[in-house]
Amino acid sequence: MSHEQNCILLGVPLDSGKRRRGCLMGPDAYRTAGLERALRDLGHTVVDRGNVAPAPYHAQEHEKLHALEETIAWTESLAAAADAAMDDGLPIFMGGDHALALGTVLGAMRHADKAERPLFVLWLDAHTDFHTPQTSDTGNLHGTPLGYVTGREGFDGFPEVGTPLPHDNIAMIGLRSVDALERAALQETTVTYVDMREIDESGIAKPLQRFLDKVAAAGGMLHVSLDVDFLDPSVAPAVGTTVPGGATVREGHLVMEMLHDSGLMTSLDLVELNPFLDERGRTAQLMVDLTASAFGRRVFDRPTRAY
Ligand code: 5AB
Ligand code: MN
Ligand code: MN
Ligand code: MN
Repeated sequence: MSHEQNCILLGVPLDSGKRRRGCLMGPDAYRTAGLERALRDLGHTVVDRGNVAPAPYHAQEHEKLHALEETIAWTESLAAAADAAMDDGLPIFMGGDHALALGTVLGAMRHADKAERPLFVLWLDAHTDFHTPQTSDTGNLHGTPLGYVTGREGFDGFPEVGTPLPHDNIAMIGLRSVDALERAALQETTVTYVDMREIDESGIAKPLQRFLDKVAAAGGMLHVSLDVDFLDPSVAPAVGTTVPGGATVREGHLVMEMLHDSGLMTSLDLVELNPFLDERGRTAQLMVDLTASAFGRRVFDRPTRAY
């Protein structure tokens, strides 16, 4: 059941969500690794709309928060870009660090609101990214997008979120590094969170399928945010925030294959790739291959035969 998509590639050279530089090279690494070609080979139409830029801003120094004004400026431009791109097809945001999701999820929320459909978010990450600017120890805003879109307090200067994303509409999968204040806040919510232990014990397919069934039953749109550090650093080294014990290559593909089969995904972030830390492009290539799985690449159409 392959359905043709109108894929819209948007480069997001956003590097403001943390102090270690390099994610700004992400969009060109995806282009070099052949993302456009891979999607076209699967029968989709693809346009690369080039790179998004931040709105104009005045940088100031803050004691704790890193690059606040720049991140706010990106949030504004990306929310508009995401909302608009979703009118024309399925946007794929080639990041850029995870602070880009402050904008892309906000834009997807605006779009879904106008379409009068609920928005769901699948967060594939070692981290929960549920901080507010106040609870963050590091002051790195790439750890805050889910705090922002769920309407947590303290995002002064950021665009108004409006109706917050309901906790019930979020699933985080792959978790293995959660700060104390994030954990405390998250445990007060109905967010679905699946840590690596649960994946080890029960497999990744069950919790994912449960969530996808919920999205389908609600007639929802689905934004997927794939952080490179969801994957184990031994297979995906090009990331600043490596945490051992992550998803395997096959777990990654299975998630993406199931997403394709569900037909539910309506927008996709590829985030945190730092090509400066890569080994001969292998992480960029793996991310392209995972994306291809989400758009219908498979070994055989199943079932292939009766046993
Ligand atoms: B990522 C940490 N929780 O707040 C923080 O890579 C890490 O987008 C955030 O998931 C990691 O700085 C952000 C320690
Ligand atoms: Mn729209
Ligand atoms: Mn993240
Ligand atoms: Mn992460």
